[in-house]
Amino acid sequence: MSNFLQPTDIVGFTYFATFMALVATTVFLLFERSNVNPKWQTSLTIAALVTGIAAFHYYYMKEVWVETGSSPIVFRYIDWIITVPLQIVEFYFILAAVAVVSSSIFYRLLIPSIIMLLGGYFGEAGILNPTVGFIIGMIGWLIIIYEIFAGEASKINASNANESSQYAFKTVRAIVTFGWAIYPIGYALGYFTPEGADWENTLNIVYNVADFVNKIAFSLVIYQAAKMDTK
Ligand SMILES: *C/C=C(C)/C=C/C=C(C)/C=C/C1=C(C)CCCC1(C)C
Repeated sequence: MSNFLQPTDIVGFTYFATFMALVATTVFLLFERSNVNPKWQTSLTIAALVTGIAAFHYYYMKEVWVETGSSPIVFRYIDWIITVPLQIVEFYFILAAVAVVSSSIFYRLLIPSIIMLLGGYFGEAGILNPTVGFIIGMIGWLIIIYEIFAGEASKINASNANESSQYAFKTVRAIVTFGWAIYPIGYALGYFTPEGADWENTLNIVYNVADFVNKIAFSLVIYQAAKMDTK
């Protein structure tokens, strides 16, 4: 196996493309931070942290993939265990920018997100049976969805009148529901396929596309909401 990206390596291509897009988004957010309403600046900082931390992990993940042709499970989950809670913090800040919110909301979103990722990690690393890991992960994700659609976070959002915060909350909620759904689909396509399938390629392409959509689209939604609320 060569140490360079080969023209036929489609999975490797998605690693490099996502890496560069994450770098570009990070630079953009950091420069634009000073051009938005000050109450949105913390949100932009967190968005830049998400894409910046992910860019570092993609730098290592693409190396692992190109050098060994196998899934960089450890780097993948270290990235997620940092960036997913940061995205949850972002929900909190979107609400806090316009309303008084209790910190219990933060924990009610944080704890299930950690359960979700531990389930996935144990399943992928072979510590737990992949099906058991998947079920634990799904439970965590469904708790988050419940909280943002019917729990306190959603009630606070519904009761505040700021248009751009409403926009950001609803769009981020759609990302967590539909964008995040790509991950369990990737896991299922990877681990619940027949023997001999090209499952590792599928798994990595789907995860990379999911990160591209969820980290970059997520950040640009925050940016757009901040712009709506500026000037
Ligand atoms: C930036 C990284 C993000 C937004 C990662 C999100 C990851 C998930 C939503 C993973 C979800 C999973 C399940 C819902 C079931 C079990 C397997 C996982 C961990 C892939």
